[in-house]
Amino acid sequence: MTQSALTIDLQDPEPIRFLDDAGNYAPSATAAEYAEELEGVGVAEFQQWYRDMVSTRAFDVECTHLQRQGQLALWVPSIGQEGCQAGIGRAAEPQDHIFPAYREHTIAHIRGVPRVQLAAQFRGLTHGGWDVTDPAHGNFHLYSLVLGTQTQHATGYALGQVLDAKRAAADTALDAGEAGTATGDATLVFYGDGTTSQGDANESMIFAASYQTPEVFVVQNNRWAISVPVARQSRTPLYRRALGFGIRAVQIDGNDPLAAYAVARRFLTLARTGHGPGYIEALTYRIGAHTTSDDPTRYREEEELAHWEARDPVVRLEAHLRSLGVTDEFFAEVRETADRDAKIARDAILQLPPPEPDSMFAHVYSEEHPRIEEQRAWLARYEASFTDQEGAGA
Ligand SMILES: Cc1ncc(C[n+]2csc(CCOP(=O)(O)OP(=O)(O)O)c2C)c(N)n1
Repeated sequence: MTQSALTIDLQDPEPIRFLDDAGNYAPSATAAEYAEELEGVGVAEFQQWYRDMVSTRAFDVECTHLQRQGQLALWVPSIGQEGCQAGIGRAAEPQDHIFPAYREHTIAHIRGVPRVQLAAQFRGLTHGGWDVTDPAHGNFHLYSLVLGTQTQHATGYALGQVLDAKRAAADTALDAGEAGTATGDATLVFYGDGTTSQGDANESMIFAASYQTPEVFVVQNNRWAISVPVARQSRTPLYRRALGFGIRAVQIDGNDPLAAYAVARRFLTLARTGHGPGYIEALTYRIGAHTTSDDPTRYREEEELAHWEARDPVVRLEAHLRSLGVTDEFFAEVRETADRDAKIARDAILQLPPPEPDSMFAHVYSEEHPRIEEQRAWLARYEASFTDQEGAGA
């Protein structure tokens, strides 16, 4: 009997990492070809990444408390995933565009989206939360809660980057499979292991490969899609799916920000210089609940949680910083600042004004529309019906 293709024993290379589980500098053999991306990156940068991670975690905890107090409708914790987010967020250049899912709080912060605006959506005050066209917001696009939609937006945007570069060179042809257009900017898209099963995510990879878009797909494999384990989601490691589409793909230790930075930097440079898309599977873990509506003790084992808590990206980076001579004083100051900023954000969230009811009609059509105007007028009459004869509020 011949061996079926499914049973061929493929060897996966060791995930790329520079730090071991305890935070010692101990690069894997697979990391060697990315080491040059870390040249010139030292203590000051690692301290910045650490600050990004710790401040996001403090904000995350504050938002969970706010949800428990009824001040947010929902919160999506990112605890445990700050390492790959800090590394990749800091690897991107200002001109790059980023399409997140809904858990990328560290990257939102790095790109300049104010914490308060991030929380506004979860307080039910806005459909989006921030103005993507505002240069202060670092081309960080809106959170997308409909799984996989952001992959379509990202690939479409990246195709636009190619077309813009071609138009600038007076070239109007767009041939499938063509590589070589240097765009100077790239697109990053983030999603989770569960989302890899969405049609959208797969279709966007086909398109990206066909048109060689300047794009980097980042899958944060946090091992769970709510209560569904990644082993049910895919019978092969996720990065191999991307290889099947003809996209360069690697697996990294997603709790090692150095690995995340180095690989993202390489893949983004390749994308911007006309060498097509890349795919990073970041192996990480969601230490908290899926959202504040979820109780993970119902479906996962304590031992698994303990295993990953021992590989906490914040603890690992702290150990690395200490090995480079950074002292207690720095860590105490970062924690203090993070707690203070989280409290400032909390107070600002509680002060956010409620939206005008009329604002729900604002972005339905780009131009005035008779049906919308009818509804707008009806709502105005309805609201006015609560005002008493003298015109004072009821
Ligand atoms: C199209 C669609 N289907 C289902 C859902 C419900 N849903 C919300 S989050 C989620 C799991 C997503 O898991 P994963 O992609 O691994 O990302 P994670 O939440 O773990 O970061 C599901 C099924 C949804 N939001 N959108």
